[in-house]
Amino acid sequence: MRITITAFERSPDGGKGLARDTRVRWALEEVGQPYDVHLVSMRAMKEPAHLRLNPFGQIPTYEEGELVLFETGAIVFHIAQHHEGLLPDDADARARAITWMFAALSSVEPVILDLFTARILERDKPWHEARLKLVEDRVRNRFEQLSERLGDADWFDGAFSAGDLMMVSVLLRARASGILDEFRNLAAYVARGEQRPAYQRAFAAQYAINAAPPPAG
Ligand code: GTB
Repeated sequence: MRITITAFERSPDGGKGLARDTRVRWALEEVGQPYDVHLVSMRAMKEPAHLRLNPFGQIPTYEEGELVLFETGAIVFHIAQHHEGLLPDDADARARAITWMFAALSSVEPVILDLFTARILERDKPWHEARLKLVEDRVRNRFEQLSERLGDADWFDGAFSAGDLMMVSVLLRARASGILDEFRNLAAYVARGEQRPAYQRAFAAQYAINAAPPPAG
């Protein structure tokens, strides 16, 4: 069954891998599944046709025959469960890899999203500096914990897995703040993920869309 995902017609970052379709593309590339991309405008995302795919009016979505999924955690998990290459066969190792996916999404991504909000969206608020310091401290605390656990390993639990795919995808969003680079092993971990051929293909495909001239009209 052919897979179709949705992505930004024009990504705010110019297609440099920050929008969340990157992690879905990356997962599909890792397992060697071809896919189509349906590009949607900001306006189209809020219209009924797209809201039927994602009630929150966001990208990415995933369609495979009758199956419609939203939320990148669920999408990457689905891909990893149904294709070889992103989850170990051993049941315990598989459970641990899934744990790292959840860790990325529920214990790491929220503080990084807060950091983006505090750095960019709340810049004009009178309490900006005090809040930013608080949020940065929370990010540093999480990064210290992750850095300690990763040590000098390549990946969080043995071989590269969907857990690493999600963790790298989440962490790279913190690079612009400079905080990621304070943790040499985490910065190297993210770079290792980005160097994977599957990531490179995913990145190039997203970038190509955004480098093209805007659609007429
Ligand atoms: N929890 C959901 C998931 O994991 O799938 C979150 C999905 C989500 O946030 N989608 C964003 C979206 O559709 C795109 S990825 N936003 C439009 C809207 O809500 O109206 C977030 C994103 C967008 C752009 C950049 N960038 O360019 O820097 C980075 C991240």
